[in-house]
Amino acid sequence: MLVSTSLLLGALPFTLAVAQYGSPKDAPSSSATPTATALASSSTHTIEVGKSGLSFEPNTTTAAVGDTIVFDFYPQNHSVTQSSFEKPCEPLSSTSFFSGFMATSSKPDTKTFTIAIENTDPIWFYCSQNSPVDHCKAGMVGVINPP
Ligand SMILES: *[C@@H]1O[C@H](CO)[C@@H](O)[C@H](O)[C@H]1NC(C)=O
Ligand SMILES: *[C@@H]1O[C@H](CO)[C@@H](O)[C@H](O)[C@H]1NC(C)=O
Ligand SMILES: [Cu+2]
Repeated sequence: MLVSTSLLLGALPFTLAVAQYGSPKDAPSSSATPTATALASSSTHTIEVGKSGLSFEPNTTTAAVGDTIVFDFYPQNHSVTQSSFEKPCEPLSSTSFFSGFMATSSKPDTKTFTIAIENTDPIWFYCSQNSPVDHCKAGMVGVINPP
């Protein structure tokens, strides 16, 4: 009994000493690693709006949770409006995203619209411009994370 107690007490400081020795060396890297990993794994995807006609380029994007989508607007006057697979040329809901109309006559410009990817559900979108032609019916639609 006395022997095993002293073994235990003797072993404890050794363990603490190891932990204390390892701690200062490990602490900075273990706290820095998650941040570095998060930065490295989240990325920004650019979708060109109307760069070459009535389309989004690319019209299909695969994005991970934490990624950012930047819509970059080109002439003439386009929008990005969230829709659904079933009704690709209608707003998904009254609260789904809508960039507003982004009229521009030149490129480069500063007009962009950004969304954050919070899950990997499909996000369907279209351009709701219908003057002088209906851009959606002309094929100006796209999807993020298609099923
Ligand atoms: C852009 O298009 C929208 C919708 O057709 C229209 O209401 C708006 O006046 C247009 N903006 C410009 C500057 O032409
Ligand atoms: C994307 O464009 C390609 C080529 O024009 C077309 O076949 C495809 O259906 C488009 N996808 C979407 C989601 O609009
Ligand atoms: Cu358009």
